[in-house]
Amino acid sequence: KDVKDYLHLLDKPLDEFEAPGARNSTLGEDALWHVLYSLGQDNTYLNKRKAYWGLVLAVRDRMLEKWTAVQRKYYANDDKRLYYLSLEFLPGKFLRGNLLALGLENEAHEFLHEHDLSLDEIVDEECEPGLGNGGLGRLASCYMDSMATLGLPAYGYGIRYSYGLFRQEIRNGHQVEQPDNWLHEGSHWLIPRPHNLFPIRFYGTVNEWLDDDGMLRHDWRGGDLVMAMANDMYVPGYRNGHVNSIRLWEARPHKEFVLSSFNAGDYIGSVQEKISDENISMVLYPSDDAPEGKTLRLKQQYFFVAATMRDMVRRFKKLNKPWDQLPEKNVVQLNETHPAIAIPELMRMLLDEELLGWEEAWCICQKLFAYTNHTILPEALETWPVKLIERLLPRHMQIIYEINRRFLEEVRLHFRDEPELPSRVSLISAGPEQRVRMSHLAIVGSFSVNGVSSLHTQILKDRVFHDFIRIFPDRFNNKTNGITPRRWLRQCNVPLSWLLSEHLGCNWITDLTQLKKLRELVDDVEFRHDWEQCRLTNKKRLADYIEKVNGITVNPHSIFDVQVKRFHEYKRQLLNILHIISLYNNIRRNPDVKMQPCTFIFGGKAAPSYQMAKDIIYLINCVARRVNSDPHTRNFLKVIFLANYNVSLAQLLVPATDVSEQISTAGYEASGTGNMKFALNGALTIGTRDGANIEIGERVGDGNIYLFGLCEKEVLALRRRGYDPWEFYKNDSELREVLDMINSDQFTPGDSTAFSSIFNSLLTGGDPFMVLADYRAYVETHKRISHEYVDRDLWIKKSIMNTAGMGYFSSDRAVKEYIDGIWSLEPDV
Ligand code: F55
Repeated sequence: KDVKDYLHLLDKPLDEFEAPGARNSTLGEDALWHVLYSLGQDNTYLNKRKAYWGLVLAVRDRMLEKWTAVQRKYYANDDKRLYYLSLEFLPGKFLRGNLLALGLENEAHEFLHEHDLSLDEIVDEECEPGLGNGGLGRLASCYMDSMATLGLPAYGYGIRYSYGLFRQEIRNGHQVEQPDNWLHEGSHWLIPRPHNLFPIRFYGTVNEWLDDDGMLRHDWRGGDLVMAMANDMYVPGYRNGHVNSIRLWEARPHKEFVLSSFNAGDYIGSVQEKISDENISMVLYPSDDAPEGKTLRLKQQYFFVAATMRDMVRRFKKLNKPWDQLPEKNVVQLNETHPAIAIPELMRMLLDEELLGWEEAWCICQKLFAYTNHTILPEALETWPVKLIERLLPRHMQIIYEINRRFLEEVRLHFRDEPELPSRVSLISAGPEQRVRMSHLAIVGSFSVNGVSSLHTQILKDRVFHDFIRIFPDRFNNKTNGITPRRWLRQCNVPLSWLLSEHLGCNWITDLTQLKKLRELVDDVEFRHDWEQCRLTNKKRLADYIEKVNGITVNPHSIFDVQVKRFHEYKRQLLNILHIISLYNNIRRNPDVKMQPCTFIFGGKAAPSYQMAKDIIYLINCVARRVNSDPHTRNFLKVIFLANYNVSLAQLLVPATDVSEQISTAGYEASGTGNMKFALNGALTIGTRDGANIEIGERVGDGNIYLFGLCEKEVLALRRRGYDPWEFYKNDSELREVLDMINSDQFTPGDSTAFSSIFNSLLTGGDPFMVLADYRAYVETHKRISHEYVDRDLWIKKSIMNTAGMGYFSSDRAVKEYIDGIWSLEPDV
């Protein structure tokens, strides 16, 4: 079918949302106009690049009109505003999504068709902004999409990194990091606002003075100033005429040249100083969990937070309201503790600049901030040395001490018989080097603390923040994550979207719970046939990509088993590859085995300093090389590593996946969101009882998910009892064979120690993530999957039941829960 002919059936019709006073030129006319007048290029003929940039600018015009109207409306209505602070955003490519949201897809198709081009080839021109590491950054972008679609007065705030997350290449099986200079051609999706500029201070000293009432006042001065310049990115709601923005701060030198050294003849020195200021927004830190305790990272945090608080206060002051109304008119959501320094920063502004008293200022902060926790890994909980904060942000350290002094005083008063409690909940950890615990600061300074799945929130309450639950019993709450159905179904899976809209109408795009009506269709043979065809189309498209990029032919009728996510020991890509090796051994032992062909696909980046994660990537690539070239197994087993996993690649993989691997050690994955994307698109999950997997199981039904292995309680109990991985090594001969192969030169001829670190970590190292304990259950579950996949009727029914059960996991639902439970905002469309 031709796309143009069915688009109008897929989505809500245009006129329902198109603002009055619509333009009198077409998208194509405007694109041509921009090619000449904005890009300065001949528009009498077009190539892909010109068509792409012309379209971007024409789409942008339409977003800007809506955005300014929306901003005016917020102001006129005196709306309460949400500030979503995140050091990371992962929006993916923009063009297709923006056309879709604005209802411009048809016009774009027509325009491109006239110039013998197609949208598919044009969107390839775009490079995606990799301004995030993984789940946390992508969640922020899904939420921005839902906030716009719900018509919320919401602003995203972050950093405009010059270099996003590194581009991953695989050379000789190893990860090699390349810089991601995503702005090398500029990006017209990002509008620089050189007049939105704030000075941000670092270092310096604190001066004390007495005000007229004899009150001790503080004044932070001196040090270095860096300018924060705004760059805005636009987020259109789905066909509702609403456009929000994400403001990304860019560091600029305070003065073009430091005059003193310039005059002293140190020209190069003065230029270098300018360069070092710009460093602050140069590059995203590539670590997904263990935060790096580098000064530059703390500078990034304070830099974007200080500029954001300024922007918020600037807008608030225009309203001429008393300060106690700040939290009635605003709410600030902190995405992890990375922006938690916002709490002492606002205190500083209120105390030192606005001259409020402590109680009044503190009361405002505690009503304004809310904190989302995304991980319980102890090494991921951020702490900063007191000495460092004292030097970089001397006034903030004073304020943190004072917050802590007052807080601990209260704790002592209320828990007189627990003398240990104050040191456990203190914002400052004792020890040879005192450190500020950013999570404690965020908890004490907020009115809400939330986890991102039921299990995760329970663990926060029971273990990680157990002491705080008694101090602040009403502060903790759960907001199970969600994903946007616009990008993760409508946009990435057009065949299935078409089938859904044909049977359910198109309201599922903004009300995903409608998908439950699919349950009535599972017994419809024709529907199941169409469902299978959609999946096959998507699998063929992925197979073509693999052929093109990896040069390996995969069978689209094989089971596509996919694990894509950051590489981390707790996510247990190792468990997956151990099973693949044992499968390989079995096929070689029984060459005539009747088995469903399988294609195992991996993707994901390892933090450049995380050696074990890099070793695991190398192991997967070495196993792939061996397996893919073995004539005995070639027809049954393929192993593919897709380099440079990112949002665009996810959009290709998600709709083509049969089996979704979500196999973290129970208790470690806070939620997961990849798990939701796959199941929404009809994949079956093999997973542990971890994070949101549990809730997915509850909604798709026991029979439609493959849960296996130890649950969180069992992991804890086994660890308490004393876990010995050697027991599993000794008692399971298949497993032993696999481990011994890793500990030999089987996959790296001539080098028998390539994977000794992996072998040692699993055995002598005590296997901290209990890979061996879950191995047998995992292998047996895969056997079941392989068996059930062959029963096509059964499998397709299960696939449909997955999509049908996933309505709950829409980010629209999640954002509505934040609105009702935390933000108290008025959605207005
Ligand atoms: C990034 C940098 C630092 Cl320093 C620490 C953590 C991160 C980060 O990206 N964490 C992260 O992605 N956490 C993930 O958040 C997702 C969204 O809530 C969860 O689904 C996922 O389970 C969790 O690991």
